[in-house]
Parts: sequence; structure tokens; C-alpha cells
Amino acid sequence: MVKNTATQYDVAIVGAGFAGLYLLHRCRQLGLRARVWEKGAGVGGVWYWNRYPGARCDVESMQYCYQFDAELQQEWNWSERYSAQPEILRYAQHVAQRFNLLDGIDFEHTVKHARFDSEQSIWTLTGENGESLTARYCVMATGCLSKPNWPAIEGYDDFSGPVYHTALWPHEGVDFKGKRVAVIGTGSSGIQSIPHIAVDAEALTIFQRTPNYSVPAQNGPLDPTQAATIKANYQALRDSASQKHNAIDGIYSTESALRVSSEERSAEYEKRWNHGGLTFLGAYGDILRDKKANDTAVEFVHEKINSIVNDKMVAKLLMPTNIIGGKRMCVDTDYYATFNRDNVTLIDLNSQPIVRLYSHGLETAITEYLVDIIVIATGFDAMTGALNQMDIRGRSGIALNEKWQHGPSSYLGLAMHDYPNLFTVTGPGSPSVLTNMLPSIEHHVEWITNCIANMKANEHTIIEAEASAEQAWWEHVQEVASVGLKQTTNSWYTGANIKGKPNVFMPYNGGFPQYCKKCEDVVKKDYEGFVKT
Ligand code: N01
Repeated sequence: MVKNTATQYDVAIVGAGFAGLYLLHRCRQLGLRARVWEKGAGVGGVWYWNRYPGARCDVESMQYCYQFDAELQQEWNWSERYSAQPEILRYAQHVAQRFNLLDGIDFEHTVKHARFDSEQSIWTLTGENGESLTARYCVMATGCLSKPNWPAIEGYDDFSGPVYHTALWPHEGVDFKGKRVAVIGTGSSGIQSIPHIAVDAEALTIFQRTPNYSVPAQNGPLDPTQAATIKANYQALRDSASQKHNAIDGIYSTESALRVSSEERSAEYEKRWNHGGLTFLGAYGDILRDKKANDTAVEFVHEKINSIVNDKMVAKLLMPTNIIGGKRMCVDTDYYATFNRDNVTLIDLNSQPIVRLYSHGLETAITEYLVDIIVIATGFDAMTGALNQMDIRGRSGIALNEKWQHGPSSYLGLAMHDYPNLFTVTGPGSPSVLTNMLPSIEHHVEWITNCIANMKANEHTIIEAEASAEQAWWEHVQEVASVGLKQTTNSWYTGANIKGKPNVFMPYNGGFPQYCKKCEDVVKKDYEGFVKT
């Protein structure tokens, strides 16, 4: 018999990652009754699932954490400049406990359908387990990178060894000692895991389709004096970050790479390479605007790869030829140096595509590779994947994935016309993945919960984005995306990594400050672009 535990809540929240946790806390602070459904058996979202060796954040720990609670900010101590996954997961677990959130979450609850009943103005979530949850509002806190992308390779069932996706890593870990391992994919997940697997495995073969740009993290223990200095004036760091295009504090030059001498430019790139991290691209203001400026950064990174990797044929294969910063740049520890190890081999899939998996390994167009373990590091169906895999139906009963069949559209990345009382945290059309996710999440959570509280206070029951507002915003998202070089590269930002996915630049590239200002203006004008009843 199907168990029906239908209960009336103000807010149904899907996902218990950083967005879902803060949503639940904020709802409770505002006196809203909320319930979270989470697919995993614990909190942490992306940090719950992505447990592969070497997984760590590419935004510095002192910035990649919540700022909504001053005491939490002061009491938590990060051990490294860039935290590793286990520590970030412990932080999420700490937050859940500290704010007594666990009793508001149903774990191992995967949403199958979400339906809006126009007559009663109620959302009903139905789980894969047959349970249901009803609420006036529904907030999708399902993450931008949460639906793993499995490459369409023949023969998964034929392979006799284990196959692990980096985004679905076993909790007990994987023992690579004495094993022959294949890694498919050289994005951030591959680039972070490869140096670790190489140390343990007997032999590691890396199957690369496209090389990626990676800069060293220059990670290390977090200097306690530096952490104390930040904590003494945390707000200044947060305020400064909120004024940055990507919501990450750092030094970003507005100068042109082409207006300085090549010696000066090299010195600047060298300084940033040695400093480590994503702010490498902040060396000049036109790297992502002008191809010639971009070429100067490309040349520098190519030279670095060439200087690190001993085998010059391998070095050449590792040099990306597309623009730098088109795809999300990777931040690594010892990635390029790993190719100097005797037990590591790089295979270029352009010259020998994978044909199939067979019982003892991988077969390419040229030969067979005997392996014991296969690691799939092929990324995600980003931004829309997690939403589209649920059957979400709004006022007129049209499924969201049908509305989005030619690409997503939204109003502010927060709401969609025809889906009243439904909100998305860091949805397509918001800065999300182009920013530090934590401040973007906090911004959305506060905007959404304030909106719901405002609705209740004014005795409204329905809020829905106007079709015209959604269209105008989406045109703006595309207009902003068309400026500069970023959209010229095929990437998961554009959906190009998923076969058949519409090619649309999904995140908002107008910058975090401009975006926040727009959201603030909408509220000031009594939720301009929304209809409330
Ligand atoms: O995924 P990706 P990811 N056969 O899509 C290759 C975040 N993240 O999981 O470029 C063979 O970047 C594909 O090749 P190609 C971060 O935002 C953050 O690594 O399509 N290869 C590519 O090399 C990041 O950007 C951290 O030709 C195939 C790779 O697989 C995002 O997640 C850590 C293939 C996929 O790279 C995604 O990163 C990890 C096929 N059929 C992730 N299909 C941090 O540092 C795909 N590939 C916080």
C-alpha cells in the first residue's frame, strides 16, 4: 500500500545542500513551516556526493562559507587555504546540527513529481517512495552540478571490474593500490583526482578528449594569523567580495594585457601563478574580452605546461587550444607534474576514440587497454539537469522540461512564468556558477524567504513571474552573454557537453553586484515583474 504522509507546510524545500540548509533555517526564523526532502542519506549536497580523492573547493575556504551568522563565521576554523571535501562536508554537518535543522529534513527522499494545484494553490511533491508532501510554496535547492553525466560508451555491463563516477563516489573510498586504473575525463574532477590516484595505482591511464587549463592552487595549511586577521574584520572581506563580478574577493586589474610590455606581463602572470587560484584571470581586464589579450595568458600557461612536463609530446597534448576562461578554469595540486611519473600514460581520444568497454578494460579505435578499475570524470548535466529530471508541472500542467525544450528561461533565475509559488536557488539565468556559490546561495535564499514572508504578511497566496518579465530577463541574460569571449567556447555553461541539449548560455554573466541591484529594485517596486494574488 502506498503510504500517504501528506502534510501542509508553508514551504517544501528540495535538497539539503548549502542552499536547502539555509532555506530551512531562514524559514524557521521567519515563522514559516518548512520541510526538506533530500535524496542523499545526509546533508551537504555536492559535497555529500563528490567524495573522490583530491576533491576540494576552488574558492578559498575563508570565502567559501556562510556569512549569515557572525558567530558561526567566527567559531569555525578551516585547516587549509582550499578545503578538502571531508572538511567541507563536516562544516555542512556542523551547520545542520548547530541550527537544529536535522529534524526538518527527510533523507533518502527523491522527488519524482512536483505538481501545482491551481484551485487550492498548493504544490504537491511525490517521492519515488510514494510519499507526498504538500506546501503553499516549493523551493528547488537542487544545485547546479548535481546530475552526473555518464558518457554513452558501449559495454558498461561487460566490464568485470568496478566503474566509479566521481560525482557518485563510494562512501567507503576506493583502494587503488596495485590496480591498473583508467580515468575518463580531464575537467576539474579529473584534474583533482588524477594526482591522487597516480600515487596509489600501479598504473594509471588517462583518456583525454579535450585538455583543460589548470592553474596551481598553491594550497597549504591556512595561516592562523591570516585567518585571525580576516575574522577580526570579516565584514570588510564580505563587502569587498560582494562588489566583485564573481563575488570572490581578490585583486582584479582593469588594465589591458596589450598595453604593457611582454616582460611586465610575464612577471604579472608569474606572480599570479605563484599566488595560485582562479584570480589568475584577474591579471588583466581584457583577458575575457579580447582574443589577443587572451592569447597572452594562453601562451604563458602553455609555457608553464611545457616547462613542467618532461615528455614534450605529452606536454603538447596537455595544452588546450581554445581560449582560456571560456570553460571554468581548473585549480590543481601537482596535475601537470603527475605526467612525469612512470606509471602514468596519457591517451588522446581524438586520435583513438573509445569504442567500448570489454571484460578486462577499454578498447579504443587502435588498441585495448587492460584495466582493473574505471573512473568516470565526465561531469554533469549542469544547471537544468537536476530540475529536468523531476516532473515539475505548474498552472497549465506543462512539464518544466517541456517548457525548456529549446533551452531554459526564467525571471532572475528565481522563478518561471506558469509555475506559481515555485522558486529556484541559483537557477539558470542567475550568476550562480560564475560566482562564489555561497554568497549567491545566501542572496537567493534571503530574497526568496523575504518574498514568501511578504506574501504571508500581505495575505497573498500566489506569486507568479509575468511572461513578459521572464522574456525580457532572458533576452538580457543572452545579451550579456554575447559580450566578450566566454560564450565562444562550448562548455557545460552552454549545455554543449550533453548530447541533444539546447545550446544556450545558462548563467547570468552581468556580474553579482549588478544582479543583486536588479533583484533589490524588483522588491522596491513591489515585486515588479511578478503578479501577486
Ligand atoms: O566536468 P567537466 P567536471 N568521452 O564537464 C570529458 C565543478 N567542479 O566534473 O571537454 C571522453 O568540466 C570532457 O571532455 P570534453 C567545476 O565548476 C568544481 O570535471 O567534453 N571524455 C571533460 O574533459 C567544474 O567546471 C570542483 O571534450 C568525455 C570531462 O570529461 C564542474 O564542476 C571540482 C566524454 C568533463 O569535464 C564540472 O567539472 C570538480 C566522453 N564521452 C568539479 N564526455 C572544484 O574545484 C565528457 N568527457 C570546486
